[in-house]
Amino acid sequence: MYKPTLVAARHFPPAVEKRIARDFHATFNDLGRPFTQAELLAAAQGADALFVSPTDKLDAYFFANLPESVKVIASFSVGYDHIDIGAATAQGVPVANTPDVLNDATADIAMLLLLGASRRASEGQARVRSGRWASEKSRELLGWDLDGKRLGILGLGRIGRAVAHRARAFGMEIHYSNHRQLPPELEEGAVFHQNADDLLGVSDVFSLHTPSTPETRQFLCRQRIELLPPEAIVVNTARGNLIVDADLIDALKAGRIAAAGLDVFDGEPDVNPGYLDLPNVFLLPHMGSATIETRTAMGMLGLDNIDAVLSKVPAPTLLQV
Ligand code: 8YV
Repeated sequence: MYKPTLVAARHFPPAVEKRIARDFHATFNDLGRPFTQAELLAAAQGADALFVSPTDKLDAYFFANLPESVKVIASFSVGYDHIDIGAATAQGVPVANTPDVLNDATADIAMLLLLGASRRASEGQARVRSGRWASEKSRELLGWDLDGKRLGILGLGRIGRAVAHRARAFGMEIHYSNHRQLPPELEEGAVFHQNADDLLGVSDVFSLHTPSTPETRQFLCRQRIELLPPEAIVVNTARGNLIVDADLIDALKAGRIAAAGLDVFDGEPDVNPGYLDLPNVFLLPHMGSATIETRTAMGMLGLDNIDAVLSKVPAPTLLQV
């Protein structure tokens, strides 16, 4: 039986790899690190499809040099800031992402960061692990309540709304900023701020859920941090480059920002070393979608797109229309 050739730029959960083994001649990246662009291009020779992830940079040079055999690319991500969609379109290569299936898992991690930061979980963990139990229990490791606080969401899209649902259950008041105000059934009472800077002014907790674009990159800089209420908390599950790390680190050191919960980092897997010694940051290694159910669903959705394009039928989540 004819099987198309697939290059998987990383490994996937077992059910996804089983389907790949059944349906494709597959090459996996077994290097234990992302492919370099040259390695990915070399692996793509003769391949029908590529399954990549945000650590693979697919820029104009990549598409100009992509072998003609490649008929479709799927990314194991909802975000596609690592892919030059214009160049892909110019080259006639359909590209798919994996939206929706990771909304809940990512929103759960946003809540974990929010709670981890507001309840000083890193410091608490460090105390237990090092045998330094809080001695003055009535006044040590005191965090901040969420009930009654205002949560400012930059980007009330699918993930942002899943965070809002959860935060309402914690008694938080939801504020947001988007390009356009959402209809009432999607706002569910959230307060719209046309101007993102106005949103900052009311955000006791500020959570980023916007894609990384030339307009949003470096959004949270020193000047905007100054707009946040005193002792605000910052949460980021979107993309690291939405934050100017040096400015946030200064604000965390100075106590201008009470705490931060971060799952994504500019230049990850490298992390600005300034974060590492700070007690008031709760740090995770980009785990937003990392559950077995969600990563399996992402893998299956990517393969559904690849199958559809190769079979010349409409694909579920192509980025180009
Ligand atoms: C990663 C993500 O894709 O979906 C996204 O945009 O950033 C994540 O889900 C995932 O960590 C695999 O690299």
